[in-house]
Amino acid sequence: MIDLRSDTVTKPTPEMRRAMAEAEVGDDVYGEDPTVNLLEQRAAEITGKEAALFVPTGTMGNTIAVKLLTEHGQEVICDSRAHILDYELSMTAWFSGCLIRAIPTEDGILEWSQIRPLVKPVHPHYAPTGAIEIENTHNMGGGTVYSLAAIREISNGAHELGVKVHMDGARVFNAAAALRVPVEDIVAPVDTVMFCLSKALGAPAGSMVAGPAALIDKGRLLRKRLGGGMRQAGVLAAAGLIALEETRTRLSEDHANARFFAEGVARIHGVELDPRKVATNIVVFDIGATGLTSGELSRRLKQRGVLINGIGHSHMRAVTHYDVTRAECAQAVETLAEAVARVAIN
Ligand code: TLP
Repeated sequence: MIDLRSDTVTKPTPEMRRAMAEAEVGDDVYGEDPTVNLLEQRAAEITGKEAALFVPTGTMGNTIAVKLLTEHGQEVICDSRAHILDYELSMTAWFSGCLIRAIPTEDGILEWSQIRPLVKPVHPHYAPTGAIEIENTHNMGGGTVYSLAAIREISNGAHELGVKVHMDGARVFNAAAALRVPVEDIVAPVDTVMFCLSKALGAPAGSMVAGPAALIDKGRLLRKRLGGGMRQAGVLAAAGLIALEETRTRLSEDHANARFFAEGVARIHGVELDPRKVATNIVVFDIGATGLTSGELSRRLKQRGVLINGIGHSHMRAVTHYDVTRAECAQAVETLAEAVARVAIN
């Protein structure tokens, strides 16, 4: 199977498995797991934040960050296809007691001029804005990347109004590879950032939340409350350290493969896609004019050995990662062309 459903499907490398087997561990709820402590220290250094917290998933990381930055009864502004809105089971409402104020965008990337009119002050009629959440890269927007200037403008504008900013940086290392800048420069203006070790970086599990030390201390308690105190988590952190130090240096390869895949797919009759917009490892394309629904096309592809998920009725999302080679991307394009061509014949 050529698996382009997500970069979450990556399997740990042999080096990660070795490091996991040999990891020094302790009880992390007591703060005694040296490998987790090292991972948290490295994550703080790499993001340029005071402290970082190892959490089991990106969803838990976003949940903790939003809770840290808001109070019950506030609003969180994000774009209308944000992961926190569509894929986290209303967690912002459920755990933080906040409403989402969603802004529709072309490609998931917000501008301060869109946000500013929606920031609400304390007022007898309104829920005040507590935080702004930006997703970088933007998953459903097609792996799109915020410019450094846009992040700075949003964060400076928000801070002047007393509003905090969280970055869902599940794939922020892909953003850094695309912009050719250190992650630290991308996240410097925001208050908190969550990033995933378990996506393109390839670790089997785990995400990090980074930010000011006082907030991360509180976050540690929230993690426990959410059931995320993982005890001898050093076996996972050991793989996370390799993801952080090594896998991140090869992400441009995935981006080149995604662009290559997109160029091939764009030539298929009935597919709408501009490959020039593919900046990272995610390719979103419209198959509406092929006469197939995304579910039907997914099924046809699976019968032919390729896994690609639909998003909505007429869009598909393919994600490249280190377990898919350039040759397999070429094979996936051919298979897609064939699966679509058969509809035209029928
Ligand atoms: N994304 C998954 C699915 O949930 C859609 C994927 O296959 O891409 N933020 C962003 C931007 C994400 O893409 C994801 C996962 C998360 C947060 C949540 O991470 P996990 O799955 O670790 O809870």
